[in-house]
Amino acid sequence: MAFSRVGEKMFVKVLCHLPTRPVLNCGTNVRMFSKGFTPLKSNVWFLSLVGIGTGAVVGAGYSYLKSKEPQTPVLTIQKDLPTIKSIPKMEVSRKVVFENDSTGLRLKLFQYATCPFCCKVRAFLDYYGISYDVIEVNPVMRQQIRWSHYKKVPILVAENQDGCQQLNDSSMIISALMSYIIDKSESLTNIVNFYPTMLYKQDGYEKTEILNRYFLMCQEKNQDEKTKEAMTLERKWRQWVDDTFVHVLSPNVYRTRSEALETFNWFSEAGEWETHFPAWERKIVIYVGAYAMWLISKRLKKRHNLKDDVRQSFYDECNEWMKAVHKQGTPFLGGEQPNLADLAVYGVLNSIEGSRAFKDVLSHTKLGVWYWSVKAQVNKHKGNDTLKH
Ligand SMILES: N[C@@H](CCC(=O)N[C@@H](CS)C(=O)NCC(=O)O)C(=O)O
Repeated sequence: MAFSRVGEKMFVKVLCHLPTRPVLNCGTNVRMFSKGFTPLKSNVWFLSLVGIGTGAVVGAGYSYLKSKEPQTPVLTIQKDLPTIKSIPKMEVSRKVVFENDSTGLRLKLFQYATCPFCCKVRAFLDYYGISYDVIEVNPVMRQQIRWSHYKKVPILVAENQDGCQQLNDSSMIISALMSYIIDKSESLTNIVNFYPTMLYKQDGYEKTEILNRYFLMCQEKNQDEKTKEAMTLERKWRQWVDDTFVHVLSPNVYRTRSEALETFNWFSEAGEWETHFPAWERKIVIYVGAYAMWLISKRLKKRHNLKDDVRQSFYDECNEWMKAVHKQGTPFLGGEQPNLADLAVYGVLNSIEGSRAFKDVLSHTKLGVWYWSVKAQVNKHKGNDTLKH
């Protein structure tokens, strides 16, 4: 049965373990903005870094595109994400409140409960004990994000006295928030300017790319080599999650028709679809969605060059990750505590925790100990302690 692009897109939305676009690697060109623990102290620094940074990212992005596809023009670099006066009042699905949250941020997370990118953001927020309101987006109608030009989830909105600052893309959201909590003297709006959106054309389609999204915006000049190395490693694995790891999930959780159905039933349970959808709509989404995704997963398997036995590809990637962790000789890639890469791998895996694929991974790889340790740290909001130092 042939599947139309429109049909594919719709079910990919419903399910949302979808392929992401190719990601630009502008890492080496913007190293001066990488993560550090010596915060920026003045606006002058910030402004000059914005200047240099924008120049560097424009140059890096443009030359990357030039080298890859000389006919691909960069249409525009949008630097300032709009501060919106207000967003329409919406029903909050869930309030997550941490008493020890000292960020002062008022956050709204627009999400699909089982979207791997949304789970990644939640893992970060929960680990650091940052309070947020969840707004569950209806994956078919998506009326909750109608106000936004950016049409994917997660979207994070930070409310402040001037209005609402919108943050798009899971990795950018995490990098911007982390930069902010390292140095609260800079406003989130200032920080967001370091993550410009590049609009370009490829194969006749307009595409966007958020630059610098794996970088934390802090000065690196006082960092020792060890810290710099650790930060480079953290970025590398965060990018691996978006470019590689997330792509093995769909072909695995929809590998057979029965697995696809199991997975959709798990989504329904985890996403509380009983509360959000009428029974008939839920049934349609589950049965039609499972069948469609089973078909689509074959195409995704090809697109991402997975092995015939897609489980093997899943095990291989998990083993790659565990090898990197074990090389550190510590419980986590980040050492005694998870870093942003640990949280990213954990977050996307968490989105399929109820699936057969996840159980198989636990029994065929050594991922379990690491996974449950990260989960324990996230559930105890352990990162909140590190913020106090
Ligand atoms: N790079 C983005 C990817 C987000 C994404 O693809 N989200 C999916 C849900 S899992 C989506 O909203 N898709 C809607 C669409 O493609 O229209 C991120 O990391 O946040």
